[in-house]
Amino acid sequence: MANAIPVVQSGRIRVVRQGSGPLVGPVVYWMFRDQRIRDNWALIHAVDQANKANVPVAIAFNLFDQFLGAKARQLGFMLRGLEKLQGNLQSTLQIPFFLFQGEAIDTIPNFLKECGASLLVTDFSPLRDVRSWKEKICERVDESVTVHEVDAHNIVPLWVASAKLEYSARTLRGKINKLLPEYLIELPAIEPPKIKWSSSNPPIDWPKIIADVVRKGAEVPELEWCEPGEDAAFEVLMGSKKGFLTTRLKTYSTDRNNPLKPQALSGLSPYLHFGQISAQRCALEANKVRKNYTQAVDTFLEEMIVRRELSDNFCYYEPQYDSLLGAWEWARKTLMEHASDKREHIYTREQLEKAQTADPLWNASQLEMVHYGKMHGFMRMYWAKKILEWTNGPEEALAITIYLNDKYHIDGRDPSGYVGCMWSICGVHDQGWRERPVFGKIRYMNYAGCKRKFNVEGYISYVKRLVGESKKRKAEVILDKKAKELRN
Ligand code: FAD
Ligand code: FO1
Repeated sequence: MANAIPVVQSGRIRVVRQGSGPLVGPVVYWMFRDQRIRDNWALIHAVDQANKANVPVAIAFNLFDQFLGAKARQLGFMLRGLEKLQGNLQSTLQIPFFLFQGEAIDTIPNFLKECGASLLVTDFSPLRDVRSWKEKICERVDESVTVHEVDAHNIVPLWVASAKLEYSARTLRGKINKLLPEYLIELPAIEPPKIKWSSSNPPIDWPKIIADVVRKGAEVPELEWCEPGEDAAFEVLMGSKKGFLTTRLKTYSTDRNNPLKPQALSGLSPYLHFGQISAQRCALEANKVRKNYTQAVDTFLEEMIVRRELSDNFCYYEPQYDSLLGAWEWARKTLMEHASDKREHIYTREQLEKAQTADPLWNASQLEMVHYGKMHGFMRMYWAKKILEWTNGPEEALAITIYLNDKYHIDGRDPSGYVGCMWSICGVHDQGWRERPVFGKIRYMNYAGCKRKFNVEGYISYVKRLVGESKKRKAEVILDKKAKELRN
């Protein structure tokens, strides 16, 4: 590694593998979780290392044939964002973007060998698949190659915040807040690298690639309302018309738990999940307006920094982060003690997926997720807890919840999602409550509780309208397609 003052704080970088060779070949950034140019510490580090060693730098992205059940909704959103990213990269930084299809453990080592790379920079995800791919890539690359991992997703790098599994937000919050002054800092803008990549930018047939994934994943169609890409993400955060920090922040602390006011939420999770916006940027901009909306900003930062980074902590330090085995002992015990308690209803995964339960409120939340792709945060808790109540046991409940959550949520397959399901069903990061049938000491939520909090009938009819509109739009798309076929 070139010995000069690193532009990226050393705490944010982990040397996963120290190659034997000098940094004489190109630098490659394998972009995975942080799919953005602006405010991306992994990209900043890759360009910095390339400039210091006077070598070129490129970005490589691997499109998996299958990724945790992702369908048209998620892959379309991701690829349309990447298409914009490639265009901006080319025009503003002249950094090539290589898109590979298949298994990263094959495509990434092949590419490194082909271009004679000396340094591989990766961003960071705590998910087991990603970690095993990274290990395999380290085994396969030439021994001269160095591999760095940069936590570009968390504001306080995961391994700096804590070296162990944290019990709750309470135990992590203090550690994070102590480190924020050091890590919640402005990010440097990226300049075009000194040395240009030898070959020109490989042409990528985006329309074809996108059409393929949309056709293959048609079962879960794309969302019209959620515009992909970095610019759209900034609009959601800061847009003059409907930006969260510019026009919607005042209702965040009062209305964020009201499913009838989805606009009170930031709406950032699709962009944070795909890394199309940096949480650090969101926090820096939120702090700029903190004096006028102190409570709202503090609540937002609690969710987006402490809760979100607590989820990465759980998924990284608990290998069984999506299973009952990953729950705390007290929770597993109480759930098993009540596993055979009589359930008022028992539904199959298919009945739940089709929203065919006796509870109209629960059905509405399921339909909001299926058709709108983003269930209100408050309803996600009720939704998951009812699945525990209406299935044969906690393992099945957890498996069904994660399956549905990852299949239909635009922000699914995320550590926050695994923790959301584990919190709801197995009490992860929660405390024990008064024991009751089925739930044992797991926190209980019910219809009456929702009725006390918000207008349940209003939410049910709101979702009915939403579903009607989305079905009407789908019918129009089909008619359009038929009309086009007839014309040709
Ligand atoms: P805001 O309230 O505006 O939150 C801003 C950001 O803070 C979110 O984007 C998210 O990054 C973070 N955040 C907010 N609440 C939480 C939380 N409870 N835990 C961790 N981070 C949080 N979040 C996902 O990103 N993907 C999921 O698949 C997901 N599944 C969930 C499933 C269940 C059963 C539960 C209870 C929660 C789940 N969450 C998930 C967490 C939370 O519901 C969503 O992050 C939030 O509703 C996203 O909408 P928003 O960005 O508009 O929310
Ligand atoms: N990242 C990739 O590098 N390649 C993919 O093909 C890919 C697909 C994908 C589909 C759905 C989804 O929600 C995320 C996806 N990611 C992909 C992004 C990345 O894996 C996420 O950051 C992790 O799921 C969270 O750590």
